[in-house]
Amino acid sequence: MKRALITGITGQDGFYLAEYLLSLGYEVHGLARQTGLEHIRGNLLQDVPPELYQRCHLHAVNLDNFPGLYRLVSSIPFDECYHLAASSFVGERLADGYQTIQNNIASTHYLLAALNEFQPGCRFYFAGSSEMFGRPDKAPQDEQTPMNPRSAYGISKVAGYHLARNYRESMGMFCGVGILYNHESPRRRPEFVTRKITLAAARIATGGGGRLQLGNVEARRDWGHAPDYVRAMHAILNHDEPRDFVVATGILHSVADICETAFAHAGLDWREHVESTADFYREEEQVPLTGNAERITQETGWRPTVTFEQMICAMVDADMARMRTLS
Ligand code: NDP
Ligand code: GDR
Repeated sequence: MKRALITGITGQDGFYLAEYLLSLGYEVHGLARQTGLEHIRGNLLQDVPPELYQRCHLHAVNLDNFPGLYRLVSSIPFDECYHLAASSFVGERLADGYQTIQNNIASTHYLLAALNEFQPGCRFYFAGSSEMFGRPDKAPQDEQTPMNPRSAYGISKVAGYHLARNYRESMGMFCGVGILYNHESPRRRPEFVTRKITLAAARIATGGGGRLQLGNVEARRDWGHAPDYVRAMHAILNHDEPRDFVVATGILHSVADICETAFAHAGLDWREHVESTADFYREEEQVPLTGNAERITQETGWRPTVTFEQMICAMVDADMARMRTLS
């Protein structure tokens, strides 16, 4: 039986990855902060069935608790480590990004150093992001596209990527990097735009009222489905050689498309309920972030299975069911 460590197991991807690895027969260990564990134990983690976590071995370690990371890695041998924990919100001002940079870079470096010392044979997955391309000069982007991050988050992910690449090339560790584009699900945190929209559509359709304030509704992204993308993470670590892979659908949609799909599915006209405000605007993007996933498809057979429309409608259905339970 293979043993895997997932950092960030209380997040969206951590949940789906744990579920997927358990279905493959793995022994799954998860790293979470104490508050996350309390939420699991008290059944307070929004929308997550506690049974999933009862099947995992959970360890309370904050990313900045280096002795705690060290103790964990020196005491349990892992076959695979999926490093998903991170401050993951992009839309903060660069000047406010200290915590993001500190959290994301130091934890990645520390985890790699500890693994290299105690179990250099453990395969390491780094959760890279399309935000590493930031403001690219071409679309779609692929593994050769130059990195040009434009946020504290993007900068932290480029640094993590270079750390992983260095441990691969200089120390011979198996470090695989997934450069993942946006991926969503009913477990997406509410500050991200898809979930913000599906929650609002469900709330208004079930009589909760209110208006939805968004930033630029013309902003476009390459949105995929989280359960599809955790399969890609596993494929990357189980490939013959450690490599970097773009994971994307290659299809662009706008924020307005999400509104149209979500509100129509809830029986509403989005134009009557949504307004744009400068508070949520970000820097204008000339070239859209959309990925060419040819390498991972050719080398591992991975491809997305759920469409944008199916995913958004499923998110609205899940939020409607929640609203009805609450009312
Ligand atoms: P989430 O924000 O849903 O989850 C982040 C996880 O990291 C949570 O479990 C969170 O714990 C944990 N975490 C954050 N800070 C700390 C800390 N100081 N100590 C311990 N744990 C911490 O992210 P996703 O699941 O969506 O994403 C997973 C990874 O993939 C992230 O690295 C993200 O940057 C990256 N990524 C995500 C994409 C997406 O579209 N979802 C696309 C590309 C990359 P807690 O519950 O306590 O907050
Ligand atoms: P992103 O996701 O920044 O791409 O990061 P987010 O959902 O926050 O934004 C997507 C796009 O929507 C536009 N937008 C708004 N975004 C938010 N959050 N709120 C709004 O009101 C709003 N209005 C318009 C944004 O400008 C942007 O263009 C996610 C995270 O999961 C990262 O961790 C990950 O690395 C990247 O995806 C790939």
